[in-house]
Amino acid sequence: MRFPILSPEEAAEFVKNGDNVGFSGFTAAGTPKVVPVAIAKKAERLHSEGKPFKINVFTGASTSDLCDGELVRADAIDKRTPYQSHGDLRKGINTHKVHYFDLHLSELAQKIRYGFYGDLDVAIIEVADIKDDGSVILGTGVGNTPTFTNCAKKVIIELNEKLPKNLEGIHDIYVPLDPPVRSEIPIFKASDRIGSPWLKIDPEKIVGIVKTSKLDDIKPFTEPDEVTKHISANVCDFLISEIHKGIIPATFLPIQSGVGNVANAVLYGLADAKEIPAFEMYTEVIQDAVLDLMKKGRCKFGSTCSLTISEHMEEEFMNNLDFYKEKVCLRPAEISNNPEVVRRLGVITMNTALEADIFGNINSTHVTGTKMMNGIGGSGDFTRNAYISIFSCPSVTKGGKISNIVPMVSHVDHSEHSVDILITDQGIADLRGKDPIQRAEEIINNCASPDYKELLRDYLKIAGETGGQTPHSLEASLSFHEEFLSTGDMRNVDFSKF
Ligand code: 0RQ
Repeated sequence: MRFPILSPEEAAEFVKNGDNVGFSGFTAAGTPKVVPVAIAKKAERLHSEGKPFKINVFTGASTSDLCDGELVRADAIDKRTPYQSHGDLRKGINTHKVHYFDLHLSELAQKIRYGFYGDLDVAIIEVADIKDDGSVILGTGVGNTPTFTNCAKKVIIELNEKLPKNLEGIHDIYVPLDPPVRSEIPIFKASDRIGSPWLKIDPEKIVGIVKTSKLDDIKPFTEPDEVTKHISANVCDFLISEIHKGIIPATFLPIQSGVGNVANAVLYGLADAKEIPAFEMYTEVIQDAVLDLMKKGRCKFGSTCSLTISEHMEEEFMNNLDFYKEKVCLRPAEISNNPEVVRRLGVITMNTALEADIFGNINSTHVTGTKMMNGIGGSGDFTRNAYISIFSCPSVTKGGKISNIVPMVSHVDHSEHSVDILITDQGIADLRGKDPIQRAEEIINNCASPDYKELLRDYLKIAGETGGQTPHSLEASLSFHEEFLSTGDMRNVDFSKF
């Protein structure tokens, strides 16, 4: 091999204080596993000598404990974008130690190329195979890797010997030109391939190769419970009724599904909903449930940015690679989440809310309006361009102390203009063609928990006194949240004082 073999520590020496560093992968899938740990150790060593060391971390989405976890615990992250879901990093963000900017995932690659954040100094990427001309086969998460390697001054490669070389053929690497010369992205079906299975990297930039043999170590999702099973059944009922009405074509449309326990449970429900024909997915993450759907013949094809699958599913996937390779295409985030393609294909989008308000605005990111949970991820890329956009969440959280249906969301990620359907364990609110007050009645009647229906009706009455198309009492609008912060239970709210 023409490239030098490096230890993780030698590789970490190429990363300097203040560098902009792009990491491959999307979730833990495809994220480098040993060089970030060595960078964290280097940071700790320099800090103990009284020297500064922090880097700006650019990724595809969330990463893993070996990347975000190690780096943040070593106080080695200055800026961070576009998405995360790590407990320690969340703490760093909410205490302003880390400067996090939360971004639509489809946008980061082009914003790097446009130069919005300065030059990219280093790309650190995981690969399954490499040729002497610098061509690589990526791992199971693509993220923004092609743009990172095109733009970075130096590239460090982690060659993961656990990844089979016959992953070759699963990726579709395509980077669009930038305005004013960008043309259409020629994807007309979820399964269309428009790029190359290999990513070509300028060999002059490759400073060395670090060998690894660790799998992604993704924890299994929580098994669906009664609440998430009800949500899933409601989603299926809704989709079936749309087919009966002829709104969704009988041949169905591609589905996108977000991350997390709720999304995973919804997908499991689709396995048994036989009135929904076998379908394709145009999505950003394939979780365990989708491989099950593929085995059962329920999911015909999945276009995605990553395979975020737990260890036992990873084994199943690798052992049956030829079967899955025909059914999965791994694309860069700006293509897997591309608004133009999502709108063209007519994707049915299913994402999760932390809370929704009675008018249909969605908060997916900020607990009580201030504390960052994860980030907007790709939910905006898909929602805003959907054929039908669905949000779901349990009607209550924390044993009923929090209502996820509130008078006014404490932070807005998706506005009422982008939300067609809201679904909880209680039922389905169809917001299409309804004015704000009609939407409020639909959401309170169909989606709120019985514990909160009367309180929400009381709020709507007070708010109605102010008039206006979207009535609000500015004084009382956040009283659910204030009550939770002061007494720990939203059910104690008392609107008689307003
Ligand atoms: O907290 O973990 O302490 O119990 O939030 O809630 O119900 O387990 O839901 O795992 O599906 O995650 C929105 C965070 C939901 C996720 C969100 C607390 C609750 C629990 C998690 P605990 P659940 P999920 C593509 C799409 C944005 C990005 C996105 C997400 C924890 O789906 O990050 O959609 N979405 N990307 O107790 C306070 C409330 C709460 C609340 C729930 N109202 N107030 N806490 N919780 N509601 C993916 C990518 O982009 C990669």
